[in-house]
Amino acid sequence: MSAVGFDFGNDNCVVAVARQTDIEIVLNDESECETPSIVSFGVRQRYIGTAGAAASLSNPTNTISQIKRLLGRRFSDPELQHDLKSLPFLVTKGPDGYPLIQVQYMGETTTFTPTQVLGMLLFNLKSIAEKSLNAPIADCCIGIPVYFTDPQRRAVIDAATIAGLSPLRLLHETTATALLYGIHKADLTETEQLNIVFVDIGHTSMQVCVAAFKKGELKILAHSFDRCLGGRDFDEVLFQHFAARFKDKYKIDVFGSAMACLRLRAACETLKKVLSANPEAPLNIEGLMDGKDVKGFIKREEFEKIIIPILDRLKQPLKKALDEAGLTIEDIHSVEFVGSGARVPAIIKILTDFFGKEPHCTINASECVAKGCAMQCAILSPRFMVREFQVNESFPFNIAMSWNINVSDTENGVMDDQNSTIVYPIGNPIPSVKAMTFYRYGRLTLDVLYADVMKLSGPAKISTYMIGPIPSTNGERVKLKVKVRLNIHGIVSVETAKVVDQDETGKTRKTSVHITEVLYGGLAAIDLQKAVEKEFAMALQDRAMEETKGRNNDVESNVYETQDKPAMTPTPTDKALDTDDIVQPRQDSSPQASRPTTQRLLPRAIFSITEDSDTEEPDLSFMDVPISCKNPLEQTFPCE
Ligand code: ATP
Ligand code: MG
Ligand code: K
Repeated sequence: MSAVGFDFGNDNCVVAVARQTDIEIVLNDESECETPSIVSFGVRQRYIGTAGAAASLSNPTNTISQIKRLLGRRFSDPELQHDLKSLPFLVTKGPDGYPLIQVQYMGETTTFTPTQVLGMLLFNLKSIAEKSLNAPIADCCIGIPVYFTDPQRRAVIDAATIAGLSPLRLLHETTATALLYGIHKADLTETEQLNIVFVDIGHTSMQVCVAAFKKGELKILAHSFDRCLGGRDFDEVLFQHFAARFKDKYKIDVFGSAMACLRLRAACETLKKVLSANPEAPLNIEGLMDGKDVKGFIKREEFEKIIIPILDRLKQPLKKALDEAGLTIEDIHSVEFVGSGARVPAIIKILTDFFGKEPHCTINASECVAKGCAMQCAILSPRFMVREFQVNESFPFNIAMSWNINVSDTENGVMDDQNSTIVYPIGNPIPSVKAMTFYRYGRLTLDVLYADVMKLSGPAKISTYMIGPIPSTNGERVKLKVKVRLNIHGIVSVETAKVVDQDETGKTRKTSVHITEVLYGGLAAIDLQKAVEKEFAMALQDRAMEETKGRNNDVESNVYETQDKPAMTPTPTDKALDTDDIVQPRQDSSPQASRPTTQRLLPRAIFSITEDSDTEEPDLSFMDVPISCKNPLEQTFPCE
């Protein structure tokens, strides 16, 4: 019995589990709370997490990092192309237009999709949790950035499937933080609304959310973000600074050597961290290039000068979040900052100046997303009982639907004309179900797309639904009801299409119409199945290698202690990663234990989420005949 939360960061991952009385962070094999988001491919096995990070300088071209940046994006995506420039591994364009990562693995050139690599990371995180729980994971929630698009969200779900997980919810990282904050806040009242701003600055991106708290509930008032503003931008400024310095001083051009670039970038990141706590910091790298040792030095003052352009960009998402929430600075009770990228003192100063008050760091900046996700998981899981607490989430995008208009009955009807409307506007609750009503014959082709392309870096179109043939006689228009769902993960899909009419006795009759879904991106079911099998085989291989190593270490002691035991031969079959391998929760036969599996969690702070998903909202009715046409049906309105 378990509820697990995963924070997969661009830089680091964190795992939290709900135990009987509280949420706890799970430490990895190295007893660290943060596990690097890195997979390194070797000659005999993969190295994931901390072991992978250790290989990033010795085996850079086969060591994959920054996977969150590549996930669910097209190869042509300008942001992806920009990111690729500073990554040491090879990424090519796959036949479907999505990136493929190419590595040497077990002596062969192999390609993986970013989704598969995330699957590997999640598989590793899952093992970390299972080791701590001593049981297989039942339920989990995974944190995602609020700016993740539909294909990115689907890619996370696919990666989870590859890892053998089926998340109850993909939860926005800032919402996870707000949830964790709210559940521990004892002084909330029913009458007074507290507006809190959460600012998360990670390695590559910044997210802001404004949440309103009352006793027993939180409502997200606004989300905003900058997908390309995070800790690494500070590293980059330092990198450019020292690259230029060293060109003058040592006559070396680091851009001429991938390894020199890697080493200088890593040193600059360390330098940045040192500057967070010290007024000045040195930079020394032995044999950086052409056998030359380099020495550098920077004062915090100078660092703060060269990062002014980045600091300025921080204000934009802050303003936007307030505007969208319809609040002014005076309405904000307090500001909380999280994410390790925010440890730069100059950032705290920007926040202080902007809000006119010092930001707090009440919650642990690196743990809060994982813990918030574990809390959400416990709330959603039937295995835990949690006190009434509503999480009212809000959707960050405008989602539109467009459809083909039936060729009009008139001679000069317009062919191929399109109609469209926004079905899920920014701020729409998640989850949400809407019904669209059409009056038509033939076939309906519905496109789901982002209405606000400016907010994206990828294409606007998400999916197409071909609905039909619509059963109608003599080209007569019939009433077609289409149910659209914005699910709990923030993924939009058309669920059902039904013709609504009356039978001979006058009773309402609903007839399902066939739907074909076309997704632009994502794995086909068969490829996903193959990926699941491949991950299984690779994990088996890793485990066999690890066990061989472990056995070699144990050999000495075994030789003396168990001379008479038969020798152990490592066969891959006895290492299958099925659940039988993992200790099951204890089966207690006492009457106490045979009660339904409901655990008490956090006796002081018990809460749950309200799901308004299945209460159909008022119909959106669409009349897709040109307005000039006569329309015999009532209760419809022409859609612009
Ligand atoms: P993301 O949220 O973008 O997916 P993440 O969650 O992995 O990434 P965090 O772990 O929150 O990111 O933050 C990582 C960033 O924080 C890195 O850029 C790292 O250099 C930076 N960082 C860590 N410690 C410090 C410090 N002491 N001072 C300044 N920056 C720091
Ligand atoms: Mg993060
Ligand atoms: K529950």
